[in-house]
Amino acid sequence: MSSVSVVGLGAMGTALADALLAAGHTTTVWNRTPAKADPLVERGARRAGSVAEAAGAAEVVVFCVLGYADVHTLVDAAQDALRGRVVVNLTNGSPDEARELADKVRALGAEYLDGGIMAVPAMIGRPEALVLYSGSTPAFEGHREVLKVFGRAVCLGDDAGRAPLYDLALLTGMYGMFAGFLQSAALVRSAGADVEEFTTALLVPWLHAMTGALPEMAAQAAKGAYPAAGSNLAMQVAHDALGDLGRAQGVSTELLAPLFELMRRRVADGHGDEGLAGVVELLHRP
Ligand code: FVH
Repeated sequence: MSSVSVVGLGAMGTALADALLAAGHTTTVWNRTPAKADPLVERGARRAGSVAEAAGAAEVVVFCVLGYADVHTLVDAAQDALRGRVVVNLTNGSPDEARELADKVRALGAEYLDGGIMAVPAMIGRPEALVLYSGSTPAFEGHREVLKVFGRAVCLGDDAGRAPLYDLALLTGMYGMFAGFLQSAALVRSAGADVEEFTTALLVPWLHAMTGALPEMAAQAAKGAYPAAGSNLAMQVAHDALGDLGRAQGVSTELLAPLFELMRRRVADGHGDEGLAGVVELLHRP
């Protein structure tokens, strides 16, 4: 069993501390608003009187607060108490913010792991939770058993910025899926049809089937070559079928219109015989 401190006891920090307690780790907690620590202390956590005391109490110090500016304030307050510790920052931010914080923490004599939590608080400690880490690989290997308490723990290497990058890229994929769902739901509802039945019986299996195309599209994006596998881009934009349907049903087309605009641009650029994945060339030029 390891000793772990959790700094920041919002919805996520509380779930993290609870998972540590459930796994039997010695868990010290600190929160800016002290009363939020009370339920955890009742469940067996130790209360720290300051962030420095929390840092000094454990081998692994987990930060989970609102933003990086808050983490900087807390690291400044802990200072020397962090020497020799492993700082695991599970606060959301950008890759550059992660790298900057990593440098600061290393300068204090601590190891740094950045983490991206791909879960909501209720999922923490369950197999479906995924937490991405990057930064000190030795720190990840040395504390893998503790980190596994939160969910599946995946280390992405030494660049502290890699975990937040992948975190945001995964969220991007998720929001794209939700955008498609929202448009589908609006169309089906506009026809007076059963959105729930449509979603459960048809949309979810359809999306599952379509995810099978992603590995090949990813391979094409990696190579920069986009042979069409039966459904070329010119065919997909030959008619403005989705726009026409939206207008006929009184459903706004503004959500997916930018995607179709890019597809048409790609065709206009002479790539109509290629596949959809070629749109990535309009989003990013290597
Ligand atoms: N909740 C979620 O679904 C997502 C899942 C993915 C990861 N995120 C990120 O986790 C970070 C914390 O999120 P949270 O859900 O715990 O957020 P809150 O419940 O709002 O709690 C915020 C805590 O941060 C403390 N805090 C804020 N500012 C400061 C500061 N300047 N100094 C010290 N602590 C600060 C706040 O303290 P208090 O208001 O209770 O005193 C809470 O403990 C976040 O990065 C998500 O993006 C969650």
